[in-house]
Amino acid sequence: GTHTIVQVGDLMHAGEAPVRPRERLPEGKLTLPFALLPWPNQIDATAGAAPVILYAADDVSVADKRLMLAIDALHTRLFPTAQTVFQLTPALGGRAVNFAEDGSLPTEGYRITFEDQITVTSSATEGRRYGLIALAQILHGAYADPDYKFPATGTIDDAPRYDWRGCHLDVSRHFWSHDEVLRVVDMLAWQKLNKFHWHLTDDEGWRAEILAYPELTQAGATRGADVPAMLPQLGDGSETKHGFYTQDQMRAVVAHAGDLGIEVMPEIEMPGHSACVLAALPQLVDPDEPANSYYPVQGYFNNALNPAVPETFTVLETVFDELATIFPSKYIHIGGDEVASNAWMTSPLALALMEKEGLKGTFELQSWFLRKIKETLTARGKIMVGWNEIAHGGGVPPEGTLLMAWENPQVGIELASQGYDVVMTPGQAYYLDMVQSDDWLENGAGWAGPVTPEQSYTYEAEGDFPPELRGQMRGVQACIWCEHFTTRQWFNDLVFPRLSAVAEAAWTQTENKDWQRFARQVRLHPEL
Ligand code: TNX
Repeated sequence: GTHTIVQVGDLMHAGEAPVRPRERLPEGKLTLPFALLPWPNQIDATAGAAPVILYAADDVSVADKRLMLAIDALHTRLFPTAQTVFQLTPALGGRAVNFAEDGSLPTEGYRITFEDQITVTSSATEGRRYGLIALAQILHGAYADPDYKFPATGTIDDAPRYDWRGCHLDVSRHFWSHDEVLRVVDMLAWQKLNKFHWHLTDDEGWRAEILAYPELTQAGATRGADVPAMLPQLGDGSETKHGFYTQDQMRAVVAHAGDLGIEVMPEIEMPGHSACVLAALPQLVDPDEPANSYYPVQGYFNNALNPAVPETFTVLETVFDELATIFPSKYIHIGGDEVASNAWMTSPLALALMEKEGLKGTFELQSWFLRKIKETLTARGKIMVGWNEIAHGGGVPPEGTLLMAWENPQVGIELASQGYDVVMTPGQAYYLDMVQSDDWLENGAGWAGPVTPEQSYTYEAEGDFPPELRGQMRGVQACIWCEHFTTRQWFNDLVFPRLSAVAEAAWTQTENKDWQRFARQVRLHPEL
């Protein structure tokens, strides 16, 4: 039978036709009749009459044939009813694709020349893949919408603006199945994003299987009464609350992403946002700390791992060791955000440690903890990544640390001036859980918003950076926080088209951005 998910927003709209956020987008306009997203940095092409199927020229290597099939399969997964874009055998009336090398192109850059045949030139696999994605997008658009064409002649000469083109997904507040995560990775690849930041733990749930501590996913991945208490307006979203990924499933995500040029960075939140860890492993709680002695913004009492409990480090080191066998990335994100400003101040163990080490207050203790974590990671050959609060209370050595500036854009500049490398993820532009309008019926968060798609699109993360600090601005990232995403419809409504806006900000130079052209383009975007 059919299963209907009833949403709180729909109930509120009973009797009215709900206006989905994407229906508020302007119509936009075509500047050139080619469907490409992110828009390339240089395009000079004439439109052909009709779309044509693309096939591998005779002398295409096995590796390049595989790449063509992989991008064709990506297209088919994203648009299951659409026509094939690439095939290996010649097609009547089709056009052959060739590949060429040019060592002077950047790793992720590509050039496409449209003549009788089509040539994709690159210096590396990354660029070749992006050239094929561009061709697949153009062809897909030409099949899907008569306003879009396939080029007859001309060139696209393209390379990304930033090296870090990220998207984060919170799978803790609501759980996303293994298959859904694979699909999210596909959607990122289609938009030439290259970093998947997998937010695997938070107060509400621990989602990564750790063999040494099965309690983490036994107790920590099954949510209790916390959702109604914390977010009473949302219903309990129970169909998406429980679950975790096995290590093999995580390896499969890493492999899938790797095939599409995406690096997967896991995040394990510490010391804050750890209510589920402390519930699952009660031996990590100072037994003499009174319950309910501090209350952070997330609404979970006493939710920070205690730096003065030695087993805290044993557990975390074990977690890092197991994760290292799953995630080859040199980056590991350890959170570091939103510890309550009075955390640990009633823990006798913490007070004794502070006395011994000469530390004053929560943030100096946090900083002591994070410096030890950084040493642990460095010893394992990993680069520490964290949210901007890592810099509080003295911070950690900036060399080899990468921070994500989320609270506001100015924070990113301050961190860079302190010597940190930064990725810009300001809530005011790039948090995709923010509502998109001032319609009070809309689901979503509000602390930084509303953030309209146009605001996400036109925001320039580099805008206020003094020139001497620009080198430390490594790129941009969208963050998909999921407290509010009780249904998949809400995911689609809030994530699109703003995810594409961030993808274009990450790839396309300022002078090539155009809101009206973008607003027209995003209609072809796949959904979850
Ligand atoms: C702030 S961003 C948080 C998250 C929330 C988000 C909601 C950050 C480092 N902390 O825990 O999910 O706001 O917008």
